[in-house]
Amino acid sequence: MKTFYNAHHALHQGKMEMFRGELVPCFEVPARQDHVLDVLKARGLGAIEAAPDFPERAITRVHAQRYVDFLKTAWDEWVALDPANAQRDALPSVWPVRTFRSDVVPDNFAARMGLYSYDAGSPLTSGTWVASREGACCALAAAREVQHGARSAFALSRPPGHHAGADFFGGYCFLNNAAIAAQSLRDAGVSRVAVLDIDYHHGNGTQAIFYGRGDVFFASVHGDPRTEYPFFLGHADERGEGAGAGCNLNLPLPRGTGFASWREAMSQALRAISAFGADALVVSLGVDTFAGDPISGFGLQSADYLRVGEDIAAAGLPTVFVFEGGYAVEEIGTNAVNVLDGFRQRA
Ligand code: OKP
Ligand code: ZN
Repeated sequence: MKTFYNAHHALHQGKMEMFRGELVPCFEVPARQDHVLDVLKARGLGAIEAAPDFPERAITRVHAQRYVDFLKTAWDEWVALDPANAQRDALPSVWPVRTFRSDVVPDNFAARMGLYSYDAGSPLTSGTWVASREGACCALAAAREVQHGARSAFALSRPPGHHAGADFFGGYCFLNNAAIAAQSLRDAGVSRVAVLDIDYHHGNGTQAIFYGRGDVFFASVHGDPRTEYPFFLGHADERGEGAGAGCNLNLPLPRGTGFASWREAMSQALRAISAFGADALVVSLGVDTFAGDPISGFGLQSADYLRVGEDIAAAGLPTVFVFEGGYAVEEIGTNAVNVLDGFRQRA
């Protein structure tokens, strides 16, 4: 299985995120990708390459042009407000919630940060755009590999993507790499694409992007949003709308869920994907389902991830793995590569 890694990921290095009224060090750190790359090399899973470049139009197939333009210039605008801002990351602090307008774009920078985001936990830094854009290229390269006949490919990148919507960032995510990969497969002529999101957190961005579409099925196994981030989406009664009715499947599980129940939910998601008749699969691969994850609440052990990969391979679909969350940095490489290795052995 070929891996496309993000050679510029470390340019995105947030300092602090808002947590319980104070700024705490970011959980989403560059060492996450570095550890996965180290384990990939050690275990020899296949060729490892930096991502080639892709035109921006592959990104704007999923994201609004005005949002992409904002991300490109946001850092310079932030520093222009005050040269001292170069030493601190930009965080939003005001949002257009219900009853406010989001069709009129304010001139004020802080207001635009809020318009294009939904939480204060996702610092925008000097390298956020370059790193995120490169991440999209990793996803596009992995998708192209599969589109050209490979059984699977892996997009290894950070920051993650599945919380980012068509025109907003949040949950450490800026560009929705899994959605960009899925859309690129559609644009290359793959009729029916499924996204399986196994990150601990519901992929609200991916769900929202495809919610009205019948050509892309979204299935997610995640912590119940009644208690778990992102809180405001991810319930079982969200089944898709319009042409997408029936093409969204959420399987929320309570905090504390262990591997046996989790695996049963994933196999339910895979059965639904098979019933949909998917021709290709994009996996949002988060390993924050690990028992030792510092911000999550499931109980998977490192060896369980081999079974996860085997179960996904048994679905028999050309598969693009896109890296998402996982914050137990010491074990993140073993856990992620176990999924890929289990897949490879079963494929
Ligand atoms: C991104 B991904 C921790 C608060 C959690 C957001 C979590 C985003 C997870 N103090 N904040 O889905 O792994
Ligand atoms: Zn997560």
